[in-house]
Formats: sequence, structure tokens, C-alpha cells
Amino acid sequence: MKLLRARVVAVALLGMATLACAHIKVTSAWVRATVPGQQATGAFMKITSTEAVKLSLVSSPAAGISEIHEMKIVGGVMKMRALPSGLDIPANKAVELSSGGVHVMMMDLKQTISAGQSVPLELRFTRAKGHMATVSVVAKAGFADPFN
Ligand SMILES: [Cu+2]
Repeated sequence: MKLLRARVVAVALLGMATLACAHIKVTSAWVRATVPGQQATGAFMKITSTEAVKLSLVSSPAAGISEIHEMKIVGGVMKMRALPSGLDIPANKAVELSSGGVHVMMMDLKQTISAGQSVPLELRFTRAKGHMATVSVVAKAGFADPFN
């Protein structure tokens, strides 16, 4: 009887842990390498989450400012602008940040980003009820997508 109860408690705890954790996965993260003097570049990746979350903040020690940008055609011209309220990541559906679409814009670069260099990024996600989840990513720098 005692053993049975212990097992029930363990299962209940396991269930809770699953609910409490968003299981956000970031893969294929890369940053476009820069040439000396270049002030800005883009970071790209794939994000999946088992629950709906919003990518709300990005930061990197390599850049003074990191923003989430979208590409939009305004008057026939492709323009970039910061997403004012972050990027929605639906549950169980991969969202790709790519050079032609939504991307992370890294500005006020601290130094040249050479191909092959590792660039740390910290992604902050907002979950239901305003809880935050932080995911640390090491992106690979290259002049082209190393995952494609
Ligand atoms: Cu941009």
C-alpha cells in the first residue's frame, strides 16, 4: 500500500513537471559573418515549442542591440521593421527565422564576426500567464547558412 502511494505521487510529480516546462527547442542557429566595420548582421534559427509561447526578447554579448525583425514590402520596397510585440511560436509547429523573413537583427556589433565563430544568444520567451522562459543558444557564424 505504501509502495503504491509512492508510485502515484511520483507519477503526479512527473505530470506536473511536464506541464510546468515549455520544452522550447532552438536548432540550426547561425549568424551571418561580417566584414570589418560592419555594424549589423542577422541571426537565424528554427524554434519549436510544445506549448504556445512568444519570442519577446533577444540579447547577445556580441551586439549592443538585438531585435526581432520582419520583412515587409512597403510601396514595392522590401523593408525591415522590429516586431513590436514579439514573435508568436504556436505549439508543436516549427517556426523558422530566415534571411528573407523574420530574423534576429544584431546591431551595434562589438567586433567583426568571423566565419566559424561561436556567437552566444539568449532568447527570452513569454509563456501563458506572463511566465518567462530563457533559452541560451550558441549560434555558428558563417557567410552562408551552414545548415542548408
Ligand atoms: Cu533586420
